[in-house]
Amino acid sequence: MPHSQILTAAGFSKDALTGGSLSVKTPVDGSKIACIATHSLADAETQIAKAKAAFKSWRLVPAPRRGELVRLLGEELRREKENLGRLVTLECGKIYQEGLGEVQEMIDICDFAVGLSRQLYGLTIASERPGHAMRESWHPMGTCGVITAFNFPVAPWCWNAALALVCGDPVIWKPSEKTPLTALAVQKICDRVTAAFGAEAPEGLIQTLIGERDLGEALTASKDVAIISATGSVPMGKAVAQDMSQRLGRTILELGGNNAMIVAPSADLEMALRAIVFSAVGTAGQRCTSLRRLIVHADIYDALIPRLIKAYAGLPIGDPLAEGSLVGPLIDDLALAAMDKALTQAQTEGGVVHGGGQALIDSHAAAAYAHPAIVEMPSQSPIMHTETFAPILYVVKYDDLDHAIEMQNEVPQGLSSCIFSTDLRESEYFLSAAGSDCGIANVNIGPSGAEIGGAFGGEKETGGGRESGSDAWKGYMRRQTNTVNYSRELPLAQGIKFDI
Ligand code: UN1
Repeated sequence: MPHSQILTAAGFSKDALTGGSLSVKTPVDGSKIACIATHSLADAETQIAKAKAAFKSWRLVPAPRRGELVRLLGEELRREKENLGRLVTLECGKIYQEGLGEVQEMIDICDFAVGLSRQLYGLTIASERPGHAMRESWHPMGTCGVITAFNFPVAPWCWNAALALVCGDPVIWKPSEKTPLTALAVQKICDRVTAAFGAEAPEGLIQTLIGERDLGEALTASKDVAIISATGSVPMGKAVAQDMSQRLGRTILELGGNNAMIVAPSADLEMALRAIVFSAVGTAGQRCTSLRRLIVHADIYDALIPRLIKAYAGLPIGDPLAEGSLVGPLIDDLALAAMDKALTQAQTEGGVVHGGGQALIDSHAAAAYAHPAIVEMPSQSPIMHTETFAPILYVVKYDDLDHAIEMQNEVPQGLSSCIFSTDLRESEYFLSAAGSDCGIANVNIGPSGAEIGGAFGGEKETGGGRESGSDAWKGYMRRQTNTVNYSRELPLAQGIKFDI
C-alpha cells in the first residue's frame, strides 16, 4: 500500500499533513511523509487548564461509567486496528505484525481497564478503638501527563491512559517528536469516542501536545499535572524526575533496559534459539525489553552459538510493510551510527563481531536498515553495561549459575530478564530473592513481549515505575485512610488520655 494511502486510511487529509514546522520522515524508506503544525508553550498551558477543569467533573462520574468510555475506546480501536497498525509501521518502522500487536496491546489494556473500573478496591482495617471503623478509599488524583518514546508510539500511551481514565484522571499526551502522526491518529479516535459518550466526558479529558521537549517540560513544571508517566531514555527520565522532585509530584518511570538471558545446560535449545532470535532482532532491537546480553553455559556454548550465527545470516531484513520481513529499519541514521560505534567499542574490548553494518534494501537507500549483530565477548566488559538501541546481542560464557546471575544483575538497568532451563532448582533460584534483580523475570520465555495483565517496569535506572496490569492502577489514584467513629465516646489512639 502506498504511503499516502496509509495516511489517508488513518484519517489524515492532505492539508493536515503540510504547512507545519515539524517534519516527519518514515524510517521505511527515509522519505518525508508530513510537515505538521506543533503546539506552543501557550497551547500547553491552555491544555493543562482545560484538563484541570475536566478533572472537576470527571472525578465525580462513577468509575464504571468511566469504564464505559474506555470500553468504547477499545471498540473503536478494534475497528481501526489495521489502519492504525499500518501507520505505526510507517512511522516507526516496526514490521506490520508488530504494528498490529501494538494496537492489540491497546485493545487488551482497554478490556482490562473496563473490568478494573468496577474493582477499584480499598481495604477495611481493624481499628484498635471500640466503635470505630477504618478503611481505605481510592480517589482520582488529577491530570496525568504521559510522555512516550518512538519505539512504542501508541501502546504505552494506552497502558497509562486507559487506567488513568477509569481512575478519574484527565490525560495529556506528549508523544515523541519522531512519531507524532500515530499520536494524532489516536487523538482523533479519542475525539470520536468522547463525542459519542456525550456530555459526561468533559472537554479537555484527553489531549495531545505535538512538538519538542519543551512541551514535556511544561507538563513536568506545572503543579496542575499531578502525575507524569514517562517512557524513554534514562537521561530523559532523570530530567523528568529532577523537575518533578522540585514540586514533589508523582512519577511513573519506565526507562532503559539491558536485558539478559541465561541459557543453562538443561535448556531446550530449540526453544531458546527461537526466543533469542525474536527478542534480540524483533523491532530491530529497539524495544526497551529487547534481548541484549546472552549468558551461556560453557557446556552448551558450541551447540548454540554457531546455530545462532547461522540463523542471523538468513534473517529476512527488509521493508516492514512487506510480508515476510522480520527485521525492519532503525528509526534513523543516528541510530545506525550509534550501533556502529558500539560495535567498534566492543571490538576494542575484545569482542568478535558477526554481522552488523548497514543493510542495503532496494529503493530504500535513504533508510537505516542494519544487519543484526552477534558479538562474542571474552567477559562482561563496559560496552555490555550500556543500552544501545539497536540489534546487537553480546554473548558471554559462564560456568557457575551464581556467577551468571551476578553478571545479569551487574548492569545499571533492571527491566527484564530470563533463564532457559528445565531444572526446577535452577529456575526457581533465578526467581528467588537471590536471583534476578529485574522487574520482569521469566523462565523459558524471552525478555520481550510482556502481556498487559502483569505490572510492567523495572528497578534501578529503569526507574522503578509500574504500568499496565496487576495493581499498577494505584499509581493513578490517591489513597485516603478513613477512620469513622460511630460510638458516643472519643477514645484516642495509642491509649492516650486527657481531661478538659
Ligand atoms: C517498550 O519497549 O517500551 O514487553 C515496551 C514488550 C512490550 C512492551 C515494550 N509489551 O516487549
